[in-house]
Formats: sequence, structure tokens, C-alpha cells
Amino acid sequence: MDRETRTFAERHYRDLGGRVPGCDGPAPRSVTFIQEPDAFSYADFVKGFLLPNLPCVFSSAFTEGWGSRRRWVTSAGKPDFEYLLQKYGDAVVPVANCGVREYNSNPKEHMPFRDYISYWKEYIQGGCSSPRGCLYLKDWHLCRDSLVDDLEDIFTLPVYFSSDWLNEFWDVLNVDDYRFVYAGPRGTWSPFHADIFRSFSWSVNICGRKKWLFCPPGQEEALRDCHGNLPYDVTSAELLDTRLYPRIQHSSLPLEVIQEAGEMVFVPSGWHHQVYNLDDTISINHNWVNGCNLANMWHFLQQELQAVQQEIREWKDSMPDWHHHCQVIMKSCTGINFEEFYHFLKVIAEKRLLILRQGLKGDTGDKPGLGLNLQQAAFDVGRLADVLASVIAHIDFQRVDTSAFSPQPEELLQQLEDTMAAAEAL
Ligand SMILES: O=C(O)CCC(=O)C(=O)O
Ligand SMILES: [Fe+2]
Repeated sequence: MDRETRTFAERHYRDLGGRVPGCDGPAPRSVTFIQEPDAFSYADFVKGFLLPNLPCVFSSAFTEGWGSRRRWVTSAGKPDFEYLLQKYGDAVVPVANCGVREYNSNPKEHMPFRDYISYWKEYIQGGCSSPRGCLYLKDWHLCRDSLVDDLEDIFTLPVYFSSDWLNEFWDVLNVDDYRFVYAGPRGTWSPFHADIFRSFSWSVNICGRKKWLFCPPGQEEALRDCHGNLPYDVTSAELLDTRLYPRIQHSSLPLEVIQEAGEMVFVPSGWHHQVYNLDDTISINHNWVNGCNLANMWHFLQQELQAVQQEIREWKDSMPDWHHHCQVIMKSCTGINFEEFYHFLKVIAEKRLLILRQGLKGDTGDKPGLGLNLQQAAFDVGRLADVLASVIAHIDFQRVDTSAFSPQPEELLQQLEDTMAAAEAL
């Protein structure tokens, strides 16, 4: 990030005045296609898409050099089953059954990758049908499963997506990540959803094509049924029934994008989407959070806690540790609670503070592994300070036992604010 982009981004958040970034102004009627890597800088992405929270599609030129595009794909543009089998056949992969609905997703089972490939071949031979149903390999943590000797052989993280605190945090803990492989035949699909923690995502087709249906943040409200639930399938004829979907007349049609092989889709924060594989398709995608959608994540976590509190409100007076239980339930339903969110902020904040303190001392030598410049770190510190101040002021965070936290939240906020003030000069 350069100084000018940092100033631009800081002004953007000042002008928002604490409102959660959405997609201000009228919803776009089409999704921008970016053709030329050389003519599109990180600053262009920040100003044009990340800050305004708008989707875009990058041409296949952006992923031209990726090893997976060469090695995983046959010359006919199909998945190279033999190569994939030999390389990853023993991996145990999660597989969803697209034909079975469980609430708003599909039940998952685990199977060896070689069995999934056998199924896939049968499905193709059966003319895109199988007695085993329509199975979709989803959310496979290929990198975490340590089957990968050299990640660079598979993909190169595009600079646009390099500020990725979610994976940075998990890499520190060394237990999880949000880097996935999806693979499935024509007809496999992902039901209508917004991404975990209101993260951004990016998704590249290694081979095959996808159809995406996008709905800008807030517009999903008109798609709720009479019980307040969001649809599983936005294309379902059921949605035409105005008794079932009373606000459907206020909804607009979703934005449609066809993503070709090699192309890269940026999914902004809080945009609901539904995705179809139009051919035999393999994709790599990441979920990511950074200073630009941190407030969206925090807003989402507050809503999640509220939903838990609502669910178990009848025990509020009779259960001594009711607030603590809400946090425990939140952790199991959402995957994170307020205490862990503080830990996440702390890990990222301390890394940024270290970089900035070194930078302010004039010690700007290479920091191995950090890969961050001072302007990016200064921007990050500003966003962290804003969100941490809101966390500290939250009544339910004040109920969390923070006595063992080190540093104490107020102390960390003070450090962020002091460093921010000093970083003005950078
Ligand atoms: O490709 C898919 O089926 C779903 C991808 C998705 O939802 C995402 O990248 O956020
Ligand atoms: Fe998604």
C-alpha cells in the first residue's frame, strides 16, 4: 500500500463515521471485468473494489503462471484425474450431497479422494447422473492437510488478496486455515449464503466454469420468507409465492456472472451468493478478513451473540452463568466468541505494532515473513483501534472475564492509539 492509498482509505472510514461498510449507493447492474494485470495495481483494487465492497472478475491472465493450471488440467481443459489421483489419491476429503437439503446447506461425508474421483468418472459416464446422487467436494483444506510440498507449485497468492488476517492468524496458531479446494462435475452447486464471519472470498477456476448469482448486502432482506428465513435456492419457483415470500416484490434480480477457466472472482463482504458448476470444475478459494471488512466481522459477531441470547432468553434469570453460556454456545455455532475475537485482534495488532515501531525507529530493513509495508501496517493499526474501541465498549465484552488477558484490552488500545499518532508522520 502506498501513502496516497492509505490516506484515501483512512478518509473513507472517517467519512463512514462508524457505519458498517456495505455497498453504498445503488447496487451495480453488472460486475466489472479486469483484463490486464499490468494495468491494474493494488491501489486500483483497494479504491475500486475493496473499499466500496464491490465484486469484480479478473481475467485468466492474472493466474497464467499457476502450477495447478498446468498440472491439474489436461490439454482438453478437463481435470487430469490420473495426475490428481497419483498426487492426492490418499487424502480424505469432505463431500457434500447437493441433492439433500439440511436447513440451508447440504449434509457432508468424508471419503478418500480416490473414491471421489471414481464417483466423478461414473457420473460423467452416466451422462451427468449417478445413483449416488450429486456429490460435490467442498472446503478441502489442501494446504493444511500438508500434502503439499510446495504451495508455489499450485498457486501464487495475488497481491490484491495479500492482506489476509484470517490466514495470518491461523498460521500463527498452526491449526487451521481458510484456504480451500472445490471440485465437482457439472450440476454441482452451492446454495445461497454469505461467507463465514462476513469475510471476503476470492475464487479461481483451475478448470471448468461457474455461474455466480450475487445479491448486494441488505438486499437479501427482501428474500426472507414469512418466518424470516433466507432461501436455500434463490432460483426456486417457491419465491414467486407472495404468501410465503411477502417481500419478494421489493427484491431485484441477482447479478449474474459467468466465470471462465482461469478467471478469478472477488466476492465482497456480506454479499450473498449462489454458485453453479457449469462443467467439470476445480477451483481454489480463500476466505479472508482484513482492515477493510474487520468492522463487518465485528458487526456480524454482535448479531450472532444477539441471536443466541434471543434463543435462550427464557433461562436468563434462572441460570447463574447465563452470559458465559451464551458465549460458549456462540463459540460452537459461529466458530468464534468475543474472547477469541479479542485474541485475533491482539495477534494481528502486536505484529503490526512491531513493524511500525521498527519503522518509526528508522529500521526499515526486510522483516522476513511479514511481507508488509509500513503504510499497510499503519492503515491496519487504525482499523484495529476503531474496532477494538467498539469491542471494549460492548456490554457483553465487559461481562467476559478478561483478567488473564495480556495485554489488557485497554492497554492494547492505548498502544494502538499511540502508535497511530506516531505513524501520522510516516
Ligand atoms: O464455488 C462454489 O461452489 C462456492 C464458492 C463460494 O461460495 C465462495 O468462494 O465464496
Ligand atoms: Fe461463498
